[in-house]
Amino acid sequence: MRVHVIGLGGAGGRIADRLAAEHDPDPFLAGVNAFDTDTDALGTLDALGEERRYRFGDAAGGDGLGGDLHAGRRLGDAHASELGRAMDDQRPSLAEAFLIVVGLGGGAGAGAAPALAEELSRLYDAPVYAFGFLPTPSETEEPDDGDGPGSASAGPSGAATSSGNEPAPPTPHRPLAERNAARTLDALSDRCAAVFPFDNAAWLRPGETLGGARDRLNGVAAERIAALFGAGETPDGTATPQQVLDASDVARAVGSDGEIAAIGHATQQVESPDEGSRFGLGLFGSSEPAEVDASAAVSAIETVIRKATRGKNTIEVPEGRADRTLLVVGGPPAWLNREAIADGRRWLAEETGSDAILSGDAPVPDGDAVSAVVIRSGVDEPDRIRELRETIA
Ligand SMILES: Nc1nc2c(ncn2[C@@H]2O[C@H](COP(=O)(O)OP(=O)(O)OP(=O)(O)O)[C@@H](O)[C@H]2O)c(=O)[nH]1
Ligand SMILES: [Mg+2]
Repeated sequence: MRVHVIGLGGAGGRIADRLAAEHDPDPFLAGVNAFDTDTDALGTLDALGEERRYRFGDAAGGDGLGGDLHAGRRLGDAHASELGRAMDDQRPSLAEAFLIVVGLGGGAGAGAAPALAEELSRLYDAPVYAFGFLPTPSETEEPDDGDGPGSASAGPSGAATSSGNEPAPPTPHRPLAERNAARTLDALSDRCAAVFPFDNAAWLRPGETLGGARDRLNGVAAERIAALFGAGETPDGTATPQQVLDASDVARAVGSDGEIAAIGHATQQVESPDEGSRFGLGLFGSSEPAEVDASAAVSAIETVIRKATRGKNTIEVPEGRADRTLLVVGGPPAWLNREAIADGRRWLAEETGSDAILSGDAPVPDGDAVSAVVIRSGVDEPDRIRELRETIA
C-alpha cells in the first residue's frame, strides 16, 4: 500500500531518514517527512533533504525539549496544522495510510504525535497508524556517576557500536521517559487506528546500551515497517499476486480502535529462478514458472511462517494469542507454493487462537528470499506496556 511516513523527534527522524535511504524509489513509500523542534537533530539526517525536513516550534529556540512532554503537547497543538501543510509537497492525498513514527519517551516527538494524528484524521480518510519506541528501563534510572538528577549524562555508555570502534552515542538520561510513554500510548490509542509499539529493551543484547544498539534496532524497525507496508506493492508491470495484499486488508487486521499490534517477520534465502526462465519470459512474453523443487518451497514457507510467528516480535505478545492475524508470504513467484501457504495459515490460526486470519502474497520476481510477515492485533496487554501504564496509575 502507499504509506506516508512522518518521523517526529529524534528517533522518528532517524527512522524516516533510514526508510528514505533504503526505499526512496519504492512505490510503497508514498511520502516521507521528518519534523522536530531540534535543528541539530534534523541536521544529522542524510537521505532527507531540506524539502522533507521541517523544524517547528520557534518557542523551543531550535533545541530539543529534553523530555518535557507538556511543552511538546503545547507545541503540537499550536503547530499541528502547520505540520500538516509542511507535508503537502509529498502529496499526502495519494497515501492509503499514514504512519507516525516516534520515540514515546521523549518530549518533541511524543508531544506532537497526538495532535498530528488528529489533524491527519481530520484532513484525510486514510487510517493513521503510529509506530512507537518504548523506552528502556535504564533511561529512567539515575546515572551512577554522581552527576545528580537532571544531568544529561550518558549513563552506562561508552561502549563501542556493533559496527566499529567509534564510541556509541550516549544514551540520554530521561527520568520521565516511562511516564511520557504511558501518556503518549494512551493519547495515540485514542487518535490512531492502531499502534505498533517497538520494545527497545527487548531487542538489546546483554551489556548493550540503547545508544550503542540504536542503529541496529533502527534497522530492524525500518525493515519491519517496509515488510508490512511494502508487501504486495510490486513495481508496475511485474508479477500479479494471486491474492494481493491491499490497504484494506491491513486495516481490517489491525482494526480502527487504536489497539496495539505486533509485527513479526522472517526471511530465508533461496535460489532465485534461473537465468534461462527469465530470458524465456522476455522472449515469449509469457511467464513460464521457473522450476523450483516443491519440497524445498514447502519447507522454506513453513520455516519463515514459524519464525515470523515465534521469533522476536516488535513487542512480545502474551501467549502469542491474538483476535486477528494477518499473514503475508513473499518471495519469487515460483517459490510461493499455494498449499504450503494454506497449511501455514491453518497452523497460524491454531498457534494464535485467531479465527480471523487474512492473508496475501507479496511476489518479488527477482527476489532471492522467501519471507513472512505476521501481524497480531487484539492481543492481551504485553508486560512491558502494563509496566509503563503502572508508572502513571
Ligand atoms: N530504537 C530507537 N529508539 C530511540 C532512538 N532515539 C531515541 N529513542 C527512544 O525514543 C525516546 C525519545 O527519544 P527522542 O526521539 O530522541 O526524543 P524527542 O522526540 O527528540 O524528544 P526531546 O528530545 O525530549 O524533545 C527515548 O526515550 C528512547 O527510548 C533511536 O534512534 N532508536
Ligand atoms: Mg530530541
